[in-house]
Amino acid sequence: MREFNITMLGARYVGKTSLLTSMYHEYQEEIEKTTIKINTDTRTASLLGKTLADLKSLNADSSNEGIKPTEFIGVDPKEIKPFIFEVGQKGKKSEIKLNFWDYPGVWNTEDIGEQKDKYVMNKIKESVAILIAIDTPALMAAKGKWHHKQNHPLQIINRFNKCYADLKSPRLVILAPIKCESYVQDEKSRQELTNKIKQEYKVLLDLFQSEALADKVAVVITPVQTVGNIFFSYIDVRQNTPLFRFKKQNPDAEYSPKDNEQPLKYLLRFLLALHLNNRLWGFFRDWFKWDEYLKQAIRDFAKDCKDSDGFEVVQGKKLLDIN
Ligand SMILES: Nc1nc2c(ncn2[C@@H]2O[C@H](COP(=O)(O)OP(=O)(O)OP(=O)(O)O)[C@@H](O)[C@H]2O)c(=O)[nH]1
Ligand SMILES: [Mg+2]
Repeated sequence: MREFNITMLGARYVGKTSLLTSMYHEYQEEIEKTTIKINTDTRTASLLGKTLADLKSLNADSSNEGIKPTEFIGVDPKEIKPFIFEVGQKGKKSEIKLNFWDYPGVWNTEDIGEQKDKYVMNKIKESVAILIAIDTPALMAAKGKWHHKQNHPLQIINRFNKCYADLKSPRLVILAPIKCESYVQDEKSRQELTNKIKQEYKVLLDLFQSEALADKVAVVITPVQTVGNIFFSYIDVRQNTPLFRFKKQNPDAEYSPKDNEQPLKYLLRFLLALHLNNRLWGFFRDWFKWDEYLKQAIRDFAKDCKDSDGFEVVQGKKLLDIN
C-alpha cells in the first residue's frame, strides 16, 4: 500500500483536531454518493469518535470548555502516532494510506526545544500535503487584532521558508480557515475572508509563487464550517487574552459541519493528478500503480472540488488536473 504523509499545521487551539474529525465525519455522510471507501484504523476511529462527541455537544454556553487541547507537556515526539485514513475502491483492499500528523500545535509556533523543532521540520518536509488551519474569528474579528496572538502566522511562514528550500517533488498546501460560519454566509463576507487571507499570508503566497516553487506547489483556500451550528459572537478580553465567544443562531440547531470533506477531495485530487502526470513531471521514479477503477473512483469523488463561493485554487491548477 502506498503511503503519504500529511501535516496538520497551525497554532495551538485553532482547531486542527476538530477539522480532521469533521473531515472524516463529512466523508462518512457522503459515502453513499461515492465509489471509494475511506477506512480508519481502530485507534483513529476511537480518537476521532471522542472528538466528534465533544464537537456535537459544543454549545454556546461560555462555561463549556469544549474539547481538550492535544496534550503537549512531556509528550515525546516518538510517541505521536498519525491518524490513518486508508483509501480504496469499495469492496476491495485499500491501496492508499494517508497518515495525518496532528501533533500539538504549540510545537509549530513556540520554542520547545531542538528535538521537537526537528520533528516538526521533518514532518513538513516529508509531507506531500500540508493543511494550515486558521482560526477565522481571530483573523477577521476586531480588524484582525488577535490574529498574530492566535494563529502565529509568522512562525508558520518561517517553517515553509526553511522546509520548502530546494523542493524536489510537488506539494499541496491547503489554507483552511475554520470556525468560519459567521464569515461565509454571503458573497461579500466570503470575498472579505479571501482577501484577508491573501493579505495576511502574502509573504507565504509570494514564496510559493517564487520561480523555484511556482510549478511545484499547488495552493488552495478551503473555508470549512467545522460545526455549522455555532457562530462567532464577540470577544471577551481578560488580562489581554481574548476569549472568543460563540452562539447558536437557533437553540435547537444541531451539529451540521459543512465543506469539511473539501480538503480531503483536494488532497485525493492532487494525488491522482500526480499519478496521472507522473511521466510528464518526472518527479518520482518509483511511483505507485493504481488500478483503473480506483482512479475512476477518486476522479468521481474529487470532481466536485469547489472553486468558488470562498473556495479558490490560488496557484498550481496544472498540479490538480485530473482530466
Ligand atoms: N465554536 C467553535 N469551536 C470550535 C470549533 N472547532 C473547534 N472548536 C473549539 O476550539 C478548541 C480547539 O480545538 P482543537 O481542534 O482541539 O484545536 P487544535 O488545533 O487541535 O489544538 P491543539 O491540539 O492544542 O494544537 C476546542 O475547545 C474546540 O471545542 C468550531 O468550529 N466552532
Ligand atoms: Mg489538537
